[in-house]
Amino acid sequence: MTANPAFGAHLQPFAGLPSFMRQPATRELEGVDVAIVGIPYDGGTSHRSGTRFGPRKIREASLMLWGYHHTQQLAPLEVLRVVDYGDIDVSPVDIEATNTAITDEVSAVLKSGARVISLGGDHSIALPLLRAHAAQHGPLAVVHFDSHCDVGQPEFAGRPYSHGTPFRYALEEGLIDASAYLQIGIRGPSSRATYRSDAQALGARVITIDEAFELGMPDVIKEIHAHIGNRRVYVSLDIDAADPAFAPGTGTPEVGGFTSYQLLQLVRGLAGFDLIGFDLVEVSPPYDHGDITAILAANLAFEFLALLARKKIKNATP
Ligand SMILES: [Mn+2]
Repeated sequence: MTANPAFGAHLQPFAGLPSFMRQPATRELEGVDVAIVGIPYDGGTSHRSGTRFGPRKIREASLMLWGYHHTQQLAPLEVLRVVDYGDIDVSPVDIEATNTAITDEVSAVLKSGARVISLGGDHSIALPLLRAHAAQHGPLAVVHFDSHCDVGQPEFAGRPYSHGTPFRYALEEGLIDASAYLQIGIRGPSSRATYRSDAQALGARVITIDEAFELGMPDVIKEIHAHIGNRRVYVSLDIDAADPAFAPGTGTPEVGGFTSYQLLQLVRGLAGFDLIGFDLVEVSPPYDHGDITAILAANLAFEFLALLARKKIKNATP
């Protein structure tokens, strides 16, 4: 698509087809550093649905993002070759078939050598994503931002998989290295008193929102690095880690969360890790206001890109 030179070098954000940050929409992955993968699935949701509309809305919001990242001092798209892979072929009425499709397709993308940034979708998609990444990298260190532990027992009789259970199964399947797993931002009332201790019993280092605010973001970042060391890291970011004032468009909002800026700070604090995968989940546009949740999500994906760009520059520097 060629821009009209009379109006400047770039298409306006409101014009044209909304691939992620206007990157090529292609499944040709040779030489690609990062594939943006949409997973428009919300059949794992226990309360308010709508995250099937998340990937499209985040792509739309990404069109407002311009090139240079002033904190990381680089332009991610000048460093990385990024493509918009499009969406996984999900079945809205079949979570197990959807999980299989996610694992298979994302495994194929990872085999090409590209890193994947997945845009959800509800949090149930983290399990098949972790299956794909662990198949390639072995048990993973995981940084999990969320207001919920997501290690519940099956929420629906006879149905193990939903957005409240993915990390229980990921731990039980050995996809996560339990000694290098943090949950950050946990809060809100829960169905059982043992909700948080269940996660701890499975090995998670749970940093509640109270602890996070008592420590302050710089010390939370230090704790993440101390806990994980130099292992490769997968990042799962549930947008409900943010306060509903900053991210109302989500399925299970919990008051008293991180501001947008604190989330940016925490993600920037992951610099230095070898980051092998990302998911950004639970953006539900029908519950959003003024697209603020989708805009935050698009900016967080931009932060992920900046981290990968920084790492690529560092690796290229002798
Ligand atoms: Mn979650």
